[in-house]
Amino acid sequence: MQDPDTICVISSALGEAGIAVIRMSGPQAHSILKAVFRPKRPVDSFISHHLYLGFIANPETRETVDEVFAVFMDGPSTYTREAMAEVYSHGGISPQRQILSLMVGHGARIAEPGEFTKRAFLNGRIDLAQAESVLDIIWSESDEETRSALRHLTGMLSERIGTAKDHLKQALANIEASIDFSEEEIEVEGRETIALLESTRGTLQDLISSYTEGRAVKNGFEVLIVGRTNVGKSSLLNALLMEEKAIVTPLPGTTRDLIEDVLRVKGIKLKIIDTAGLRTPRDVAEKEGIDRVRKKIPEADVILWVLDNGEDYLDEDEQIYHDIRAKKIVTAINKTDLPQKLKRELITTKKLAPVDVCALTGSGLDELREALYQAVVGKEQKSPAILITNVRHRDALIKANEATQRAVSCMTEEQPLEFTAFELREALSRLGEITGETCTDEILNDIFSRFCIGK
Ligand SMILES: Nc1nc2c(ncn2[C@@H]2O[C@H](COP(=O)(O)OP(=O)(O)OP(=O)(O)O)[C@@H](O)[C@H]2O)c(=O)[nH]1
Ligand SMILES: [Mg+2]
Repeated sequence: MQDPDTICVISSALGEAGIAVIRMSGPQAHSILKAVFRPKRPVDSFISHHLYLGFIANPETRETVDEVFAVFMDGPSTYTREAMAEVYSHGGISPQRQILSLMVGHGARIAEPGEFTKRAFLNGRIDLAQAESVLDIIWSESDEETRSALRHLTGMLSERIGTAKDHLKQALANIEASIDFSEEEIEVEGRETIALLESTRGTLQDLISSYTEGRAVKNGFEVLIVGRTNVGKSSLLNALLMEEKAIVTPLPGTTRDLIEDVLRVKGIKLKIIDTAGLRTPRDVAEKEGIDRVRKKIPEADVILWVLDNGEDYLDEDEQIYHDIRAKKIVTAINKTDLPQKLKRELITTKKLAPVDVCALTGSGLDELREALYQAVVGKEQKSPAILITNVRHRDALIKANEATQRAVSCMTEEQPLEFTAFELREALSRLGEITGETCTDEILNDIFSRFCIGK
């Protein structure tokens, strides 16, 4: 179905820049551009997907607006599958605006946010999950986030869901056929169908479980710096960030608030949080600070436990270990420039491999970054997993999984086959919501309204 409107928009960021991209999509995209574009060298006809140097000019006043590159693209080999045209103008605000208004003056209308991608979806070039990943790529802040979104864009998620759907359809076909079968045949078929459904549930469950990790890739992994007062937690934060973010003083009990910043290690986003030193609080502010750390510990992905090389291992340190031992811990022994007083055996017997660092000189920081990186992504790097990062996808998967589970129960409890068929159709419809086959207009509008203008 071709949309009758031709839409146009400035696709590059608004404001001044070297170059701006202005694009059109729809049946009139080529004729509108031809009306306002004068190629430097006359051409008989424009070849699709070739770049032409020329001028954008107002055909009525003959006034030149800008010198540009223009490209005409025939559908369906375009982003939207429709005929498209793009202009690469100088990035000044005035030429961009004038070019756009010339396009509008010749019959295009300004696109709504996400309308190009919505057309790509409606015209069947990408499915809904892929369309959403376009948004994730635009918004991604870390390389790992981009990689994850790109896996969705290339259809890896859709493929996995497609396989689950094929299995469910196969099961449904078995059920529908067996309505005419004998008792014995039904039993054999039934075992096969249950096995098929159980394996589908495994696939769905894996995807659902990947959500936690997927969220972390998207939002950043939380690294909570924890330790006794004065061991150099704030100094380490500053050294890792290479800026004086947190206040450092020789007095114990300096930090009270949670101080947070983003650290990027090999393309991974780490949300690193400095905290109040843990000890018996001396005043209300310190007590509040310590309460906040304790509340935060269960939520963190990794605890960066800091110890002081120049001090004895105290009961307070042991208490801290007790509080964090259930978590993934990276241990840093700081102040390695000072003579060693810390009994290292006490750490190594806990099966922790401490990293020696010195916040003052910066030694050991690379090793510490590597240890943090390994702690958060070690396992994920081995297989480029498909991570669910979108709550809408997760909810649909959970519902599909539940329906599949109910279908299996119906079968084992030997309930009427229609009940199983009903649940299987429900599961299929839930999976279809992810890719957009069974999606309401409301959901579609909600998704595309979150897009930025120009996409
Ligand atoms: N010699 C030496 N001193 C350090 C090192 N790192 C930090 N310090 C000093 O240790 C003192 C405490 O440092 P902070 O970074 O404020 O320690 P903290 O753990 O954040 O302390 P609280 O916020 O009070 O819990 C300061 O005087 C730092 O200069 C180090 O590697 N070597
Ligand atoms: Mg501090």
